[in-house]
Amino acid sequence: MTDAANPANATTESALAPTPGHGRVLLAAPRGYCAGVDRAVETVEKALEKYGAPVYVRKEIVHNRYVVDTLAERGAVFVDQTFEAPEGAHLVFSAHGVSPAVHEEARSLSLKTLDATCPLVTKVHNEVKRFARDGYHILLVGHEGHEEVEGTAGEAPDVTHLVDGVEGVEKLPDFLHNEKLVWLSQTTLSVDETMEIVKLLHEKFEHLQDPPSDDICYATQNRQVAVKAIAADSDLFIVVGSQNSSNSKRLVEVALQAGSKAAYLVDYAKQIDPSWLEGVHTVGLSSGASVPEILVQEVLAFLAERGFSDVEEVTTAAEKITFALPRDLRPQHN
Ligand code: 0O3
Ligand code: SF4
Repeated sequence: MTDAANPANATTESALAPTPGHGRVLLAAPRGYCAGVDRAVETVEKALEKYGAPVYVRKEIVHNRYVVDTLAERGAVFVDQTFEAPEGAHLVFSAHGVSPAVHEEARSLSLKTLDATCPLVTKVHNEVKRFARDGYHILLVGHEGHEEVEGTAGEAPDVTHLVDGVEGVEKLPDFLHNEKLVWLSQTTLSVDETMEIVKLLHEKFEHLQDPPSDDICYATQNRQVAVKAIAADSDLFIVVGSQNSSNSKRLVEVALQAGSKAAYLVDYAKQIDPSWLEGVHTVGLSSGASVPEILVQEVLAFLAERGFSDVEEVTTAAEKITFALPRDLRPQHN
């Protein structure tokens, strides 16, 4: 897959900067926090309130620098491996989910676990378990090394085959016609690229079955649709998000594919190079599912100071979905 999130891959036009007050911003909606991220961040906050610091978190709770740094300041301790949490400690599993082997390791270390896995990731875990039990091989479309994919594949490692990008299709083994085959996916992929991969998979394996429902979640899809709606009118597209955030990086790719002349991924407003604004009249702006709105507001302030004060929000969907906190952190358990 192309890494279009890398500024080096983007194109810029050099012309005169707009007269102050004449630039406009098209602000994508929905953007930012999805229901799964909201729940995961609140899980750590509530755990800190209820149990006190330190609360251990396996991996980044969500892939956002600001969120991780802020929670760390409040007493969350982020560890890479389960065994780094001391025996008996509280350990939160991140929104991206973990394999059964990780649950087992935490049990063996007598850790008190709080599972912040997004319910929509758990849904894919359950599909893997069910199809594996029913004798299927599973083609899991996703990015190699991503935590979500490791957790999902870990439900049935012997029959799950990762398909990473279009190139991944050719690397798959042959499957006999009587071997049952289904494809599933990571929740945060590009919808268009996934459809392209699935088309190739169907061409290669005539008997391949489709999943019972979408694995690319509502939030991923909605954010991509909103970016597409404004990218063609944007001379420059800024996506707020971290470099390790799959869904945020996909938004940069989508913006470029949908016609934005340039697109960049930034964690903070201060990372915007003023030269990107040269000759630009319209800036498209969005943020990944793990990004707090305050970071978008800082970008809007940065742009306003440079003449981009006319902000138009373009809304392509309304999101109302919320997820309940893990049981131990719900109000009635206090
Ligand atoms: O999966 P991704 O790298 O996009 O993760 P983020 O940035 O933390 O966003 C939340 C998505 C998620 C937890 C898995 O669906
Ligand atoms: Fe859940 Fe989708 Fe958000 Fe991932 S992006 S945490 S699957 S709602």
